Amino acid sequence: MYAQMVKSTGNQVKNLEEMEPDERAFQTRINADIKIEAKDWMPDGYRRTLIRQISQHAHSEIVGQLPESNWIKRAPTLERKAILLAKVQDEAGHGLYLYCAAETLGISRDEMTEQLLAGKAKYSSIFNYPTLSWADMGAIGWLVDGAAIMNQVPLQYCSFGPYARAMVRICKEESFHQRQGFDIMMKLVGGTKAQKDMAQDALNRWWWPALMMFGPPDASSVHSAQSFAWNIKQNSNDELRQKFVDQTVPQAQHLGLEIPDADLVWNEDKGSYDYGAVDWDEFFAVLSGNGPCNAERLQARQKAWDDGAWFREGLTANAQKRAKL
Ligand code: FAQ
Repeated sequence: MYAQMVKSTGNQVKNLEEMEPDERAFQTRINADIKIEAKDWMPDGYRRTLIRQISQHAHSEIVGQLPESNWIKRAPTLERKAILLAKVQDEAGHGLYLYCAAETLGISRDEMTEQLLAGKAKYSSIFNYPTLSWADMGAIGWLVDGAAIMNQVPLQYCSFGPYARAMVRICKEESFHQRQGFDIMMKLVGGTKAQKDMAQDALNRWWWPALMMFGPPDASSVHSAQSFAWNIKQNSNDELRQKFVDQTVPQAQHLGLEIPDADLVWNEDKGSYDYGAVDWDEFFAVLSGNGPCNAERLQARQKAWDDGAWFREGLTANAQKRAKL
């Protein structure tokens, strides 16, 4: 898969003989599956790639709270409210572990937030879609957390120690999130016709954006080849997308819901599903800021940043005062 990736993107990765001694020693450690720790020597590109990916991941966890927090006050029962509240708080925790992992690479949380607000850092495309009904809480848990787990389980085994370790707990919690989402869907499909229709409508709206979460098709994934070589990524975007489709279709069948894809068909020879064309124009439009909720999400982050200024200043002043003592 790695050779295929290098070929398709044209992004060449150096082999050991072409490397300087430091870089060769570093790559040899990676090839031997030895973890890289924050104080170890690392190529600038490795550091930059990790800061980019981990900070984007952290921003996704934080921005990802917004579509769901929209429903906390409107949850149908006290129990559902408590579960959703716990889930949204978990996402804040994930953001925190990830910002801390990125900070070990020499960037501050303030800098990462400033990059997000200036449009220099991304967050996952999925969080630019609106949550229109309670069924969306089910669809997000089932599909979005389901896709997140599929992508994040391999990250527990990535080469950078602080990132890999942060992912262990995150994956455990994402698993609870996925189950609670599926449970909401189960309840809805077992309810009235209107409730089942709500569940189907949520699946219709979240299916394709969930497939986009895995990133662009392999042929246009600019970072994959190098990230494979550095053992930051272990599976390609298309590989994980396929695994997600294969895992989720039987779940939809169990729910009695229809995946909104007329081209979805089991391929006996491949032992997996063929699925229809993803609308990559929509994906790239969302990435460039033109999704349904991009402006709203960034405004919310900007407001939280501005509202927290007095607190950050207080903390810094306190730290400066203590340093002088
Ligand atoms: N959205 O060359 P590649 C969650 C960008 S957490 C936005 O393939 P790479 C939990 C990519 O950054 C969800 N941008 O890139 C939750 C790059 O642009 P750049 C987040 C995307 O890094 C659930 C360009 O496209 N998870 O859901 C997306 O090798 C419920 C080219 O792409 C992570 O961040 C996208 N979907 O592979 C929370 C996991 N896809 O940076 C609340 C860690 C690609 O050059 C509620 N990240 N791009 O400007 C990864 O595994 C990887 O970064 C990929 C992308 C697979 C996302």
